[in-house]
Amino acid sequence: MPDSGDREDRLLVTAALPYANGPIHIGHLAGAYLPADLFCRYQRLKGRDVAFICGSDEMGVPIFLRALREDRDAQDVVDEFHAQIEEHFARFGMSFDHYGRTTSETHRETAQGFFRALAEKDALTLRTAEQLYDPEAELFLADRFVRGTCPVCGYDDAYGDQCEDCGSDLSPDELIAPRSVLTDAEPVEKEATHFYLPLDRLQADLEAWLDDAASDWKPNVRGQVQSWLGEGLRERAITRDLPWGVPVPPGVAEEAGMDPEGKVLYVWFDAPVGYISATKEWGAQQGDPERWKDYWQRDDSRLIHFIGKDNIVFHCVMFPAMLQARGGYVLPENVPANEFLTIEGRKLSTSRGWAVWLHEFLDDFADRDHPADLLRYALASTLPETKDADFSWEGFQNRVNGELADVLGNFVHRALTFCQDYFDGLVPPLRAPSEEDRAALDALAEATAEVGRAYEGYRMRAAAQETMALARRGNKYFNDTAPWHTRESDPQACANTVHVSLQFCASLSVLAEPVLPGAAAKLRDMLRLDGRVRPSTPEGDAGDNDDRIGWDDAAAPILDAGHAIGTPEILFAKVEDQTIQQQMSKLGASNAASDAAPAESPPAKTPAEAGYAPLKDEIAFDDFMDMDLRTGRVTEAAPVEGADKLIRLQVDLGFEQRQVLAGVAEQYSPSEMEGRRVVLVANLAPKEMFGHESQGMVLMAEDREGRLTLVSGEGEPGAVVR
Ligand code: B3M
Ligand code: ZN
Repeated sequence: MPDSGDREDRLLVTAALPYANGPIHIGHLAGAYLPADLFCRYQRLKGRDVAFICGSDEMGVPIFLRALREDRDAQDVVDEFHAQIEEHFARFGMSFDHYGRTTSETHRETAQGFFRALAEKDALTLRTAEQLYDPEAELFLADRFVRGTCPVCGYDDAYGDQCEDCGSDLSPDELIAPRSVLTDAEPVEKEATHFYLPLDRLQADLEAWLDDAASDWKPNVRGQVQSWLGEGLRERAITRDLPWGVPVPPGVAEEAGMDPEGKVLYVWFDAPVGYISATKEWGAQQGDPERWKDYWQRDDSRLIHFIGKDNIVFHCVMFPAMLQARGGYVLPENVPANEFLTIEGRKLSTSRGWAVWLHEFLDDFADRDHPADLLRYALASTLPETKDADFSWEGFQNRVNGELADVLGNFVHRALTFCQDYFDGLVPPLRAPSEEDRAALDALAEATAEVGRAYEGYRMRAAAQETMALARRGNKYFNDTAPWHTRESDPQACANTVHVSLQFCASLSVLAEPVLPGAAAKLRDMLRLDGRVRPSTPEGDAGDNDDRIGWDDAAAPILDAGHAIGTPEILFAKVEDQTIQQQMSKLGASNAASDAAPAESPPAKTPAEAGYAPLKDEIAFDDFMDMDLRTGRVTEAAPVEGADKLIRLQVDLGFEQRQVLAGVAEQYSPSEMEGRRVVLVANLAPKEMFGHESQGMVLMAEDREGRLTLVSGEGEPGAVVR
């Protein structure tokens, strides 16, 4: 392994650590993992020094909850899914340099060391505050132990630390109508002492860095970060009372006068430090325990975090603040977060089995050559890069049949077959090239540059589509120059066509490598180029003095006249309608790895088994009567700066006007809201949001697809709803 110390363009690329409490589905792949792999493979082909780091996130409440539910040790749960995830990623072609895990000894030492260093620098504060506590489970309710209504967007299943719907970072005590996930009991307040990360004190340094660093980040990422900064950062508790997690480092709690019993690091404190510990493990495996510093502690390193949009706050605010407070660490150059993937137009839901599991896909398509390539290309072509995107099985079939098989596969097959049939399998010489021949060769340079720019700019969809466009250009050139005619009428023209077409195939075997590593390798094998091209995986990285064919070489002809090619084969078999039907029938049925009912679901008896939200516990009539529901009429509606899900409503209650921020912007436009009759929770404590006071909540109905519709409040404004 070459020494990274003297290589320029050192890239440290991370992909969000998946929770080890279930297998990978295509939403994960489209959100963070596939874009990261495409980027790293491209960078390696460019000859750059890449450390591609990931690993299993094995701490935190979700894992503890699953262990509790299944009456297992949490370690047993993470051991099972860490192994599964690692295997499934490998089968999908994820080219990590290292895939670690946060129950490793190195991680515990690294996370505790990071925490201790902050404590010793007085960068943390200690605070005793009221926390939500489940009196039945006798557990404090942090993070995902508690759910409730998001005070920002009204989503009624928000977690205690974050709302998955609008991405807001929350504290359990901010939830409206919080409920314990453990027992559904109503939480009580109980004092607890914890360490806090004073983000309010760190905001100025963070903003100074972001002002410059985030200037070329995706608008959806920059917008979210700016709205949080605009609201003013608040200190965040970074320890928890939990039976599962990285223990607070010995001595630190005692020195601060805190009882260390049962105290662990908040999962979102230790998980990002998992990137550092995994890099340490990787360096040590290379025989250089200090190597990790070349990537984390040199300011000429380029750190890029690939994540889904629900992780923006932790990667753009919390972790950078930790790194700045610690000092001496590189900060992210970019955080190209993707939005969410829907499936057949519906929200992906593991609990409802509305998901496509990676391992199931690979098993179902195992009878084909390089099955992962089919999914890599279909997903790469429809990534949710700037807004949510939809995966459909029909769309998948069209990408495979209409593009991989009919464009790329067909072009390669015709070019190589012509060479075998009429030129003895030897690349014919190019002589007196026509205008058309020269223009086609110029297209190689244009495409290499264009696809490269797309990868550098995190535009993976464009990179995949521009790669396919080159194959389409090759097909057009082949058709326009009609070698089947010129073979008789102008043999040199025919030779030129075959020569140029084979150069297209050689360049495509490089440019297609990031998206289609399996097919690209097969193409290079058919061209007898195997071993001649620089690898896009960590294996065989020969450092700077690698004279093998790399990315830039695809801009010009790679094959010499007289080069002997191999036997052409079909690169992609088509996907039949029946296969698509089978996949469609699996949607909603398979709970392959979800937390929900066993594989053979009995006929739906409860709302949850039929995909509806589970009924809440019975309440007394008086509990309901504590709520004051009124009909109201919307007199004015306006968008909310920095909150794309909210609309600011003025609601006439007959006896007074109320201002309410409602999470309806994805369903209704402000003008559609004006004049509407609504039902308002009129005695809800007011809440400051995005610079406005919200004086109540508008009732919405959410169906099984997650679609929201307003509950209509006919009758005189101010009437009491019973
Ligand atoms: N484990 C995955 C998620 O929130 C979370 C990422 C950690 S990256 C340090 O979906
Ligand atoms: Zn929300």
